[in-house]
Amino acid sequence: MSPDSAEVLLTEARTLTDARLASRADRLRQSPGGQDGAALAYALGTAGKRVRPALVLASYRAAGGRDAGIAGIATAVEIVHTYSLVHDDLPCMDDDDQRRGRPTTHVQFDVPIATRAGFALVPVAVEELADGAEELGLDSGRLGRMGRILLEASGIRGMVGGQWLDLEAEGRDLGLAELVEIHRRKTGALIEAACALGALAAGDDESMLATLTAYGREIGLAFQIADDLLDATATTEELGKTAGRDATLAKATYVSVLGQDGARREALRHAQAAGTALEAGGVQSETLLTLAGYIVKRRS
Ligand code: GRG
Repeated sequence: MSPDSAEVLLTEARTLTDARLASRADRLRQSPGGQDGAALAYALGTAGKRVRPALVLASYRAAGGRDAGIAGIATAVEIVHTYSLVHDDLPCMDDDDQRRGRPTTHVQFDVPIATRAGFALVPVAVEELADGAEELGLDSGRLGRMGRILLEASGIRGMVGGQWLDLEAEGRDLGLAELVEIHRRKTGALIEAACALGALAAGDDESMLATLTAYGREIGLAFQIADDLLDATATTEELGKTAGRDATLAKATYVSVLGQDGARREALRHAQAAGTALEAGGVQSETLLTLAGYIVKRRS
C-alpha cells in the first residue's frame, strides 16, 4: 500500500458517505423544513475528515466484506459523530464558534435550534443504520446487535458519559487513569464501534469481531491523544476549529499531564498496540495499519 493510501481511503469514504449525507440533508430540509430543517442540513453538510466512515469501510473489508451497501453503516456512525460535534460546541459544553472551517451550528442559527438539531440527528443515525443493514441484506438479529453497539458507544457508558466526566473535570488536575477513562469513552467508544460495526456487517465471525474491536479500542485512544496534541500545536486554520481551546478551558489532556513528547509517545504506543491486536487475531490489513499510522501523524 502506498504512503498516500490513508488519503485514498478517506477520499473514498468521503465520496460514499457524503452522497448519503446530502440525501438525508435534502429530506430534512423538506421535513421538518424551516430553520430546524436548514440547521440539520447545515450540520450534515459540513466537511469532516470522515475517519469513522473510513474505519467502518476498512474493517468491513478486512473482515471479507465487499458490498458497496456498507456506505449506509458508515454514514450512520458519521451522523452520530456529527450530532456530538453540534452539541460539543454549544455554550453549555465547549462553547466554540468554529467547526470544520465554518461557524458552528448554534452560531449560524441559534442555541435552541442547534440543541434540537443535535438531538434530532440521533434517530436519523439509527434510521440510516437500519437502511444500511437492509441494503446489505442483514437479518434483524444482526441489525439489533449493531444498533446496540452504536447506541451503547454513543450513550452514558460511552460518548455521553465521557463528555460528562470531561466537563466535570474542567479546571481540575487529573491522573492518567482518569484521563484514559474520559478519552476512551468520549472519543474512543465511537471509533471502537465503527470498527466493530464493519466487522459485524461482514459476517458473524466472533474472533474477527473481537480482533477489530481490540484494534478500534487502541486507535480510539490514540485518536484523542493526537487531538490533544493538535489542539496544542496546530493552527486554527489547519484544524478548522479554534486551536488552544483545551488550555483556555483548563482541561486536563495528555499534553498537560505528560507533555508533548510524552503524549506523542503514548499515541504511538497505542497505534502500535492496534497493530499488535490485528496480528494476534490473525487479521492482515495494510489499510488498517496505515489508518493507525495516519491517526497519530495527521495534521488536522
Ligand atoms: C449530554 C454530557 C452530554 C454529552 C453529549 C457532545 C457529546 C455528547 C459528546 C462529545 C463527544 C466529542 C465531540 C468528542 C471529541 C471527539 C473528537 C476528537 C472530535 C474531532 O473528530 P475529528 O477530528 O473531526 O474526526 P472531523 O471534523 O474531521 O470529523
